[in-house]
Amino acid sequence: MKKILSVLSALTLGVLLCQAQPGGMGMGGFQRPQVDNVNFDPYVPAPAGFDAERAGIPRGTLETVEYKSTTVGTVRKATVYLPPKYDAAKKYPVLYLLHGIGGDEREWLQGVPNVILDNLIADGKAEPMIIVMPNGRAQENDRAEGNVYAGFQAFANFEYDLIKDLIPFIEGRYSVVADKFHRAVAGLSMGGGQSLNFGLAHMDVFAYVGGFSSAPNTNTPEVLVPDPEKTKAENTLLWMVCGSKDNLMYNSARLKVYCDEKGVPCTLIEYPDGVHDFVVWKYGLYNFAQLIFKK
Ligand code: FER
Repeated sequence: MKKILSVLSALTLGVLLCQAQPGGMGMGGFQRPQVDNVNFDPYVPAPAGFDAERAGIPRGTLETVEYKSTTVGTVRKATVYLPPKYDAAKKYPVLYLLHGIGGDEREWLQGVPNVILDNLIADGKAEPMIIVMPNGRAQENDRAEGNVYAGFQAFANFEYDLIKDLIPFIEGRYSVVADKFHRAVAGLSMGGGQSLNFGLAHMDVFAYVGGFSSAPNTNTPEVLVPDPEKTKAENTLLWMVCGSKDNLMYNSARLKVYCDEKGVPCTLIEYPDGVHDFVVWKYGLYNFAQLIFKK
């Protein structure tokens, strides 16, 4: 019996150590601090039908584009939403919208971003904008295959693909305003972590940053906001949402607590009974899209 127990505990330790590998973070179950006394922002439900196709309003379009990535050394795909009546004689802002660990450039389509934006734009609640949904796994084989948790580094590498390859491609192909006040970055889970990491590290590139159910790839608050005065001066919007029942909440909660302490404006909404799914992420997009490009 004793022997069985010690074999079992060795196995458990082995599993824990294995999980501790990628970037010192977890593939599951460790380094998940309980964060107390979080001053959540009020949850206001989205109106019924916000994500339902509405008759009689102009619709945007979806297309797939391919761009050369000097970072990865391959041709990579992104899905692009163009707002209703896209007109190359006008100039648009761009939201870069990033997927999760099991997804690719098509994952966000499950959240009907085109429908949500068509409705918001028809109601005058969001600026007409382009949404670019890239593949955030910046490696040669960027399909969500095999052990997707082994791809943490590829999600980190995407920082360079995004800034050096994708943004210049988008700004060459579409009619956009190429400044930080017309660029936003937001994402779900791993994409939320990427958005916080890249957006706050490149405040000269993005003025608006959103993290929905951000994953353990999210940097610690001290790394995300090393100079609170600079973030206060240079970031226009730092906005987060996470489900109350999502065990990744600590990634968002500890940033919210830190920002509150340092006086850095930051929103975190706790979605009631929310789990790690598109109910929360659609709500995130619905709200975030109304707050950006208003400066
Ligand atoms: C984790 C590491 C990454 C984890 C989740 C993720 C559940 C990412 C999830 C996603 O992108 O959906 O330890 O724990």
